[in-house]
Amino acid sequence: MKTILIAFLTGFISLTGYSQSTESATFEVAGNCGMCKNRIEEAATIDGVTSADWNLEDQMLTIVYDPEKVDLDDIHQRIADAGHDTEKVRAKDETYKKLPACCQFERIEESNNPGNPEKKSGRCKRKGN
Ligand SMILES: [Cu+2]
Repeated sequence: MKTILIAFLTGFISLTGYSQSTESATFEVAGNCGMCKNRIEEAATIDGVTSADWNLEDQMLTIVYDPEKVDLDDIHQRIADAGHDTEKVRAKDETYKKLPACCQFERIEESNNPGNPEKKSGRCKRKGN
């Protein structure tokens, strides 16, 4: 009886493990402060994403996700729609301009638009939460 129970439990645990296969990915997202962090992580947290963590110091977002459910391109697009440039998708200028002034990070280089007059170098005074 005990053996059957153990066999059952072992089978159950391995099944659970299979259905929750996850991968992690890290990519660059531009931002300035704790408000940006919340905005970026919220945009990245869609169904199938188990964790999203953006690091202010190195501007890198790390996500843990289910590759069956999540297309990384969607996440890049959602972050760009929230106003932040990723290494793959650039936010629209009008979306970027709607960000609070302290969140207007330095844009990720766009090769065909030299000397962008909107470029700002101000940094947020408020850091983290
Ligand atoms: Cu900000």
